[in-house]
Amino acid sequence: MKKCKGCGTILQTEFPEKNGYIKDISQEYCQRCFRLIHYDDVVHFKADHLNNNFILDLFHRYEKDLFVVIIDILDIFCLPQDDIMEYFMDYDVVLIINKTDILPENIRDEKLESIFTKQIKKLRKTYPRIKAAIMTNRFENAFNEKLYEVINELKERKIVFAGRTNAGKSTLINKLLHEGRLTTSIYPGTTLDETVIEHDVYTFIDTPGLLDGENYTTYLDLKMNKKLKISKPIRPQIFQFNSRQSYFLEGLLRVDVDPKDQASIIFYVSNDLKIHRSPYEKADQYVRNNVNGFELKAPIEKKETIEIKKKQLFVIKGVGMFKVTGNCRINVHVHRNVAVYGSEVEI
Ligand SMILES: Nc1nc2c(ncn2[C@@H]2O[C@H](COP(=O)(O)OP(=O)(O)O)[C@@H](O)[C@H]2O)c(=O)[nH]1
Ligand SMILES: [Mg+2]
Repeated sequence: MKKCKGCGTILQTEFPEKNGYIKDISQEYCQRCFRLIHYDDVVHFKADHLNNNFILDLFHRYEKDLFVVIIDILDIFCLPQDDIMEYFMDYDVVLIINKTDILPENIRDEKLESIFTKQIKKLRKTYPRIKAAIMTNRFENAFNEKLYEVINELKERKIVFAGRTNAGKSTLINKLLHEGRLTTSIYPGTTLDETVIEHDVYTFIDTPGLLDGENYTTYLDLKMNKKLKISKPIRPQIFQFNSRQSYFLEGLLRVDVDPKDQASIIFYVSNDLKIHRSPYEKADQYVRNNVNGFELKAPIEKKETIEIKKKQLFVIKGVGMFKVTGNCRINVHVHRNVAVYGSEVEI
């Protein structure tokens, strides 16, 4: 059985509306990968096989090998609360914190380094099989060498690249190979099955991403996923307030703020997302008037009320972060399954 070089799915010539379709079996990439690579034209066929149990079974076959687990930088802010590492309890792991280039330019490297060290230290207490942790350099230089150094030190030859959807697994392998062999895209669910690549003395295994039910991307269509995607350094958006206000992120998030005094809120999200501010009294009206225009047609739900004394950073999985500074009470509303974590670090 021949597999697509880009996404790992089995190639077939019979069903054009299914994964793996190609006209001519001598080709190496399925039609879906070909269109994604050359035209950024995405067709999403149903991939019913692609669930976390399928992926965990796949991991199990490599239990003696090394797992390189790739984590999106925004997930590092809530890493101790995230359950990602539970999937890798039984394996030797090298952690890679990826996409550091999307952080706002005013976060200095030393600050980032200290956040990284702190979070990894906490994680290692629970997961002793973390052998090493590396943060991708913001400008990428020297990263490949660092990873090879770690792999060689551990005397590993067979390496499984794993993590959540869209963390950048396939992109990272392409970097190590110095070629654009694997298909990558801004859409979750690009890689459909394992791909085994022999490279020099190593065997690299690309895998599909673990699905995250707490992440907004799981509930949004491709267009909205594209909009949420942060690919350039985030431009923080700051708002000062001294009365009750509500802030909206295009129907995905609503934060009501009730300050005791002067306070502020900063959003760290995709520069393409619009933030709307409304007096608290008019917020429900705003929702009623706009709900049909929102991407999520169902109104979002109130999740929790939080008292903030000085400042607090929050992570909204799949969207970004916001920070509240000042003595105030806030209400957070999001999709019922999406997690909002209070981060233990400051930026
Ligand atoms: N800004 C930024 N984007 C990245 C980086 N690595 C990967 N991406 C992007 O993240 C998206 C998902 O990458 P992909 O490799 O397909 O993720 P996978 O699902 O984990 O294999 C693509 O749009 C990549 O261009 C990175 O270091 N920085
Ligand atoms: Mg991939």
